[in-house]
Amino acid sequence: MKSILDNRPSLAAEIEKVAEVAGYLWQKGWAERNGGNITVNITEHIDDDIRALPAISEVKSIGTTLPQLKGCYFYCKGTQKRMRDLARDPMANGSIIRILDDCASYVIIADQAVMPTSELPSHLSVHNYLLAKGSPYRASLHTHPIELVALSHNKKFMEKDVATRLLWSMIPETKAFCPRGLGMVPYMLPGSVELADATIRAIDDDYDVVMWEKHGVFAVDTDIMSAFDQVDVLNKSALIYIAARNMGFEPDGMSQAQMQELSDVFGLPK
Ligand code: 2HA
Ligand code: ZN
Repeated sequence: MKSILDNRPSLAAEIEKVAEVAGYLWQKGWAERNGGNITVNITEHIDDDIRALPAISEVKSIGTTLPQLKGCYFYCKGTQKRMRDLARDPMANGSIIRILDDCASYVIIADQAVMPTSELPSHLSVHNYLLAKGSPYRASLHTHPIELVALSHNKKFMEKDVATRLLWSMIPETKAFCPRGLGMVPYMLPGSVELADATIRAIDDDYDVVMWEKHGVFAVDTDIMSAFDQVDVLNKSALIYIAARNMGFEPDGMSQAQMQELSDVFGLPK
């Protein structure tokens, strides 16, 4: 079947990364049923031929006006689609959309008229925020990492940077590869404007990964693989913490001096 990805290696590579990550999410047990979402701003891979492609859907309203997104293109996971299916066939379980000049509506342009995720307004609001800030981040990931979600069921870990400090101290890689830590957003209804706004505030407070209490994480980075990696290192630390607890003790964690040395040598924020 013909695809917009044919003879477009840079665009195809971005979508292949999405499919690879979707497979990891399923293998890790972080993506039951249609759980999780991925959106990627692919505008830099869009050529004039794509810009001339006709819409294959009606004009759809985003529900909000996002001025930075004029003329932008996104790959979006489809609503009700499964990550495990997306891993095999990203263009049948997601689609490419064009934001129209009113910055408040979009059309699907390829490959099939797969309706984007119901979380589209919140994901696009985050992309709008990132562009407004001049951020190089182009990918956003929402997933349900088991151990991190479990942690959020304890009020102690919902306090600012309590979980961050614990997770960083489990293994040096975590602070090195998730240097901004884990932001915390109290429980709000999935898909709500309030949750989207609180997520943007947390990202603005300088987190790349944000925990939605008792639900999942939302991560942003330059590409989808890097967003996944940040969640993966955090969840690995949660697993180490749990393994120690299961062996019957509270883990010591790296000392303040060891964390300080790591931050100095790797040039990490405090
Ligand atoms: O779209 O996980 O929270 C699936 C979800 C929404
Ligand atoms: Zn979710």
